[in-house]
Amino acid sequence: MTSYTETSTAAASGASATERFQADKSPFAAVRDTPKERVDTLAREILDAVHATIRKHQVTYDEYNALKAWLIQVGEDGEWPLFCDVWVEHVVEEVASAHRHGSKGTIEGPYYAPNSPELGADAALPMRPGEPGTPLAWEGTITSTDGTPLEGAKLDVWHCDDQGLYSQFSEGQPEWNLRGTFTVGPDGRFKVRTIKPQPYQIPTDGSCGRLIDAAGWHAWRPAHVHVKVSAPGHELLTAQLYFPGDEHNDDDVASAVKPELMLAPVSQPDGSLSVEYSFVLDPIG
Ligand code: MBD
Ligand code: FE
Repeated sequence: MTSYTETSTAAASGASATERFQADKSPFAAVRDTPKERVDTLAREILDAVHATIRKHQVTYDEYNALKAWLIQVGEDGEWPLFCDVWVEHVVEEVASAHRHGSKGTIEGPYYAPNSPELGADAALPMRPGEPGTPLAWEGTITSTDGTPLEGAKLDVWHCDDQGLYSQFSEGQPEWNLRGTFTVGPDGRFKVRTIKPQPYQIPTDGSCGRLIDAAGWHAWRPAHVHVKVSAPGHELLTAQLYFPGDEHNDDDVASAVKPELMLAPVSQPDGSLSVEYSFVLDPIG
């Protein structure tokens, strides 16, 4: 029998997120030429901040040993991708995108899978027969900051299902369920047919869940649709779109909600949702 708790374990999602991240060897190559002075500054200032916290709060050996054990366990659970993307990535994204004039972005998170099925400009995402959830029809355009439609631009979409589970990072869904890549024509337009995802809860049985529990936090992200939007000569845009009224829009555990990323879906007579949301990409340079 398959249940929500059995398919959303820390082990299932953590192992695949870690494997996938390690399979990509470019993270180290990209910083090969970082000067020693910069590594020294960053490492020292982070350690200084840790030391200052220990002094300020008179951290004990029991607390220090619990921290060591917890850090080891995060790795064993495969939850470093989750930890980093939930509690750190949003500030990296803020710094990286501050110069942009086009659409707002936000964090990628740990559950992206590259090379999703190519679907053309107007299609339904891959779905199981009778995929549960409210049908969502989303149309928009991809343009440059000067308003020109970007023929050939790609919109890579991924989101969780009606149970808050991502294909490839939990059991029970076909490989590319609710993942696909759209390519726009000369008019820059796309149309995505899918279902509205549900809010996502960080696995409660792993180390990140244990921290959340011990600190009295909550484990929820509001419902969201992930995108990567790309076009030749333009900066890659990574974003997530949110739904008005979600109870976690104001207290996302991953701090990744921005007002510019809020959809304005309209309920149709048949109960489905339709929405218009477009992207503006920044030219490189
Ligand atoms: C998610 O689905 C997500 O988008 C992020 C940022 C972190 C954990 C799970
Ligand atoms: Fe997500």
